[in-house]
Amino acid sequence: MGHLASKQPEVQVLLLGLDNAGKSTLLYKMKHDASVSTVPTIGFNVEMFEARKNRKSISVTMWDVGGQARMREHWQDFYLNAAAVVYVVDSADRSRLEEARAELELILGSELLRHRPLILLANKQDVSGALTVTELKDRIDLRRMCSDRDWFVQPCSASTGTYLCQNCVNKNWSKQEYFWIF
Ligand code: G3D
Repeated sequence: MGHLASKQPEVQVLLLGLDNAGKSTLLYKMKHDASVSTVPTIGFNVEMFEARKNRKSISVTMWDVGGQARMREHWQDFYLNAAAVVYVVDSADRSRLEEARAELELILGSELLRHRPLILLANKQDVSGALTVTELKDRIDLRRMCSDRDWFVQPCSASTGTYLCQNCVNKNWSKQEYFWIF
């Protein structure tokens, strides 16, 4: 009983977004602090790592499901156990913003994800001309879309690691406080 009570909390997080948004780059940066060459994800990548939230360790399982159009119909297969959705947007690709918005609206419309928190990662902030958080919030109309759930937008760069954790100077990624996890 004591053993069960002290078990580290576990959480499953779903990483979604259009192809090329930076999901796999983010996953491997967090898992290995590595900038890897990614290939389009056919199927899914899954990684487990330890993170910290309010000074407590939690075990995070992060599912990165392929974002190409033919993969999106399978996103819903991953909804049931997701504690939160992390939706990655390529802030530098204005031409696909409407597509990203429409897919997010479909995701949030699912009953299986009702009331689940949304973290929108405004990725590729290192690219000059990237949309700011304020611009993204307005263009995606997040306030309306998320009226029945907790949400926030976190700017970041998955390739440099900027803003992914609270203390990015000491890059012990597995022990970081991921304040945006939920
Ligand atoms: P996906 O898993 O969402 O499909 P990937 O996206 O992780 O495969 O990334 C797609 C491309 O975007 C990759 O470039 C990757 O290096 C790049 N990328 C990811 N995150 C960032 C970021 O924060 N800033 C910049 N500048 N680029 C990023 P390639 O050239 O390999 O296709």
